[in-house]
Amino acid sequence: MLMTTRQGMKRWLAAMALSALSAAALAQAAKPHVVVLATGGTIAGAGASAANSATYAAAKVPVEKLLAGLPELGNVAQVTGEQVFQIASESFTNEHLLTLARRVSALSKQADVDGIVITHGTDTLEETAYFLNLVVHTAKPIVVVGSMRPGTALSADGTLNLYDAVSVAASKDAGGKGVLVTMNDEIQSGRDVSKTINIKTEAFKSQWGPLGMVVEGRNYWFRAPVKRHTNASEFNIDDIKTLPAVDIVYGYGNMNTTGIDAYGKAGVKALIHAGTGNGSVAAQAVPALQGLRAQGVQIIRSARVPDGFVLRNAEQPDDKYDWVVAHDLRPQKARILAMVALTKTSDSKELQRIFWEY
Ligand code: DAS
Repeated sequence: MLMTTRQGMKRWLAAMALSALSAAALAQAAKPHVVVLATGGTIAGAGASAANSATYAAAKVPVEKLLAGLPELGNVAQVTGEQVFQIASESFTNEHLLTLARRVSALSKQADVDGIVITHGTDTLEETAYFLNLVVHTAKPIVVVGSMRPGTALSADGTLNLYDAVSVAASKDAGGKGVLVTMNDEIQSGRDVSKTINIKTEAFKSQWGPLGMVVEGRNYWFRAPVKRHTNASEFNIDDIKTLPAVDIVYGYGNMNTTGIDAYGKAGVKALIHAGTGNGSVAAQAVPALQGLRAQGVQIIRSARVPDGFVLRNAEQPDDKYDWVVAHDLRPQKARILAMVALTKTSDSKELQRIFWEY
């Protein structure tokens, strides 16, 4: 059958379009596969108006909508999403930590997964990032990300933070650096970073500085972590079934032992003391702490002062009291490490080694 020129042209155009489509599909399939695990928080928040940058409801927007609202992600990776939880992160429990870490660990073992992003509320983001840093064994990039403003607000920071997180998670040079946090153009160590400001977008800081920056999808590295993490960790989520009770008491003027006594009665396995200054302990609190120590409770001295690090045997006789110092870890991070460490040892000298190394 003779084809008219017109028919031939239509067939040629169709063939060209098909090959262009398949070329685009091939190009997309060649991009790294990043899985976004959504847990809630402000990055999934919604306010009543664009003027509401601080008044809003967290944990409202589902992961599908988050990803659909950011088509630019397709330029850097093939992205798939899972809704693991939909909660404000101040409500995270140890069970949430364990469930999330098990999912991250399982995905990191999949050959078709190149990187993992966790969207998370900012309030306890630093605790989750440190926990994953301690117990997930992988060299693939794991990036935790949040936002300080809901997506409905003027100058919302969530979309660029999420774009940066996916871009970093898709980067080979982000592997092997431990769990990372991308906020406000910076790439922070999940171990070192904390939320230091409660209503500004430049909220996440580390006294040791960021590891680098990510700008327009490119990573600029300036330092690397020196503490043990991920594949170099002696702890593994695959071996952890539950986490022991570890709580925190604050030091302040006119300190009393009500909190210490209550936690002792509640059966804590370790108590983090967020002391004044260099982790100092009020004289009137020492007997109560020593009473707990005699019952086998570990006493770990951190500090309410955000920066610096607690010096062993400086203003407190740690050797004599058989206490542990939390080094540079803030109280909430010291609690995470203490819980993980206590799944392996209840020896205070081993605990101190772990606090020096992680
Ligand atoms: N409540 C905060 C949280 O979920 C909101 C946020 O800043 O993400 O951590």
